[in-house]
Amino acid sequence: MKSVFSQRQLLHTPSKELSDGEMRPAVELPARAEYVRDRILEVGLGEIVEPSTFGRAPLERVHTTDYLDFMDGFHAMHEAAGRSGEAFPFCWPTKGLRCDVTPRHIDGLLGRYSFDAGTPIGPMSWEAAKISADTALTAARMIAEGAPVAFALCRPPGHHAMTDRFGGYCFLNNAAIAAQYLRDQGAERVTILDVDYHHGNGTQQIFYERGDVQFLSLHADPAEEYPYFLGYADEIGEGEGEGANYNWPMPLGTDWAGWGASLDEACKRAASFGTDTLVVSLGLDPFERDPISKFKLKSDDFTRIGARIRKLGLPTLFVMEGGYAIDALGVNCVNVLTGFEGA
Ligand code: FKS
Ligand code: ZN
Repeated sequence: MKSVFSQRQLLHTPSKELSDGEMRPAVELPARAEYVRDRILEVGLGEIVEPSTFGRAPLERVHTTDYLDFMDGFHAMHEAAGRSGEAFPFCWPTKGLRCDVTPRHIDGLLGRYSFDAGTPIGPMSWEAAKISADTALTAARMIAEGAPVAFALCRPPGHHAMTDRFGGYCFLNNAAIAAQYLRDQGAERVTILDVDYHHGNGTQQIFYERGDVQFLSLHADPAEEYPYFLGYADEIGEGEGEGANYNWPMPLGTDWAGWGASLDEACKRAASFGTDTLVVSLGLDPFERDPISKFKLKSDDFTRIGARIRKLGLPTLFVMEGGYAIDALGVNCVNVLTGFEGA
């Protein structure tokens, strides 16, 4: 299968994040993508092509104009405020504060357009995020043009990004942008299957009232794990979207026995929806040695994930999300893809 990747996605270089009351070294590092790229070359998975530039239109199908304007202008605003280095939001319009105002101050705007402090913005972060979205779109175009499968080596990741908020290492929701693009190119019923360890709150929010794009997510119970405030089993969609959103929150410590059973249920939902195109938000952080996660999947289990997804018999776009066990990331990611091809 073909993969899509650009070196320019490495321009986002977060140095630190607020964790357990301290600034700790960031984990969503450029090297993640390099390990995956190197493994693709090592096993000869297929050609790696450069992303094309799709411009703003496909981003506006998912994100709001004011959010995109804010992000486009952010770096200049940051410099004009006499600041340098990475920007971190710290004050948010939560319930009880006004959510209908847009402050002028840079810290007010940072709070307005984010939902956590986990996503530092450096000088090149937005550029890298736009290229990451182009990577997803380029791979989606391959599917739209008839390829049975394609891999978007996205980084920075996307599934936490909401219509108008960044967070959780994500700026643009690559999988959502790709799913909407596929709809616009003629797919009728798209399912996004999110296997990242963390709930894809952004993707869920974007499609929550949509009956044409189903969202299915397997993740750690948000009562115990980030993002804490979304991803519970009773979130089943609203309006037209009712019955097109399902969550499989699982206890910390879940291994293949429990995880694989949930995957089976999710795959049944994908089939019964009448899905014609599948997008997989491919997080590699359910891995047993992941430094920030608490599931217990082994490297061979990732091969099983690919094989199970293949049984759906659908055109499938894989979009990379998280995964932080850097030395095993290439093997685990490519195991999913070879598991798909070999099944
Ligand atoms: C610090 C907890 C902060 C943030 C976790 C973000 C996970 C990101 C991800 C993505 F796919 F988006 F990259 N945790 N003690 O893996 O879901
Ligand atoms: Zn994750």
